[in-house]
Amino acid sequence: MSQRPTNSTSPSRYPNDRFVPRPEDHFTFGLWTVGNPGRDPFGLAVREVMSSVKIVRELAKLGAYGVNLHDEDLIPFGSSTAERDKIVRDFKGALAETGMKVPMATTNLFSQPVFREGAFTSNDAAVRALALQKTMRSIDLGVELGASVYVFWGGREGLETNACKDPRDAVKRFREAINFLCEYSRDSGYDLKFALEAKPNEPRGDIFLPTTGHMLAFIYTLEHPEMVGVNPEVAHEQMSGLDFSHAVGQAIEAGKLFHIDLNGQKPGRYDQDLRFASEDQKGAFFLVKLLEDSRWDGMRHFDSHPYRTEDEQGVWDFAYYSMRSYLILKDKVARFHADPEIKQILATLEKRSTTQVAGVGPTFKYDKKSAAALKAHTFDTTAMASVGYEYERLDQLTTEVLLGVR
Ligand code: GCO
Ligand code: MN
Ligand code: MN
Repeated sequence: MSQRPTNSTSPSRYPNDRFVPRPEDHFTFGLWTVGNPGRDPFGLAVREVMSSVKIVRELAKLGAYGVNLHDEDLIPFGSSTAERDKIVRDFKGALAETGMKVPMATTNLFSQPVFREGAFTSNDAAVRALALQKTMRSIDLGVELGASVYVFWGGREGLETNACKDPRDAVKRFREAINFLCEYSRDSGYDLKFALEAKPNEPRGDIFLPTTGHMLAFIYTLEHPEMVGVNPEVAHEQMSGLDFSHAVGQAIEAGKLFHIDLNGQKPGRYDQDLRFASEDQKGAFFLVKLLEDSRWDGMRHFDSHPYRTEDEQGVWDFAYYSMRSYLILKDKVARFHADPEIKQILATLEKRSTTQVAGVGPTFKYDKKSAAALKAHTFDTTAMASVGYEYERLDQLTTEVLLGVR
């Protein structure tokens, strides 16, 4: 890595070039991401637990916009009201001192043993009631800290054996919970949007509503669908073997992308939570292209974990490089759009897509007369099929932009 002069937003360790993250880039991190001490199912923690105040201060120095949190990232489970108030006061102090924001909050409904069988979908009504209580309190906390998006990730909302639960009951219970909480939020006068995060498995053998597509279909069965959207995560969709940007594209097109979890993942693995764009750079490029081309105005949130090999400096490297990679890919998107050969192929495609045929198109809206004309039209399918689309060249040019030779 090159050694260059530094400015105030670029610690000397990092290059001082045009990829320096700034608050206006709207990068956010979960407290649980950089704060992850590296515990895994096979090994103990390798790093000290960092205070939330410290995380806020360090991320602010690196140019982040804010942090997101679960209730328990900030306030340990079972804290008294006095303890809670002191923690919140100190945390708000750090936010005020740094200008950092809390755009999103969420509930931890997976760590405590009481949620071992699920939370909103548990077979135990008392557990379902507790999950609602915990979420209402956590929503209050999120709103107090300024959050406008509230995420629901159903970590334990699944099973290992289908003998224990009818999947129809699981969906009904999940719906009941979201309906209840929408009413709670409205009744409290909060201006909150809910974002549902899908994951196919882990920590449960299977998790209900496993993909963003399932979540989108579910949303329209709610009492307040306008309040509810999705929070897709790169790794989760890839665990299902799906193309992430297609899920995100469908959500944006439906006006339902309320939040996004950026990270990296190798195909066919457990949820690796790797640094954004450290894997599948092409997929990451098309994701950034989609977010930027659609001028999506949400937070660029990183839900990933530093390698367990890292000490504290490695954690800040991980955070800085997550943001830096996004900015580099954003620059590649601009190069893609400015490339004369790519432009020419896209212009040809555009022309092909916007031509009128048989008095109809290029968009198709039914009326009796044009439908009759179209039915009667004879297509020269041989001629139509003879012209290729130049996608080999388009992909190679894109690849060359990404490889840095264009
Ligand atoms: C995971 C999830 C979580 C959620 C978080 C916020 O696989 O552990 O991605 O990190 O995003 O709980 O809801
Ligand atoms: Mn996530
Ligand atoms: Mn995840």
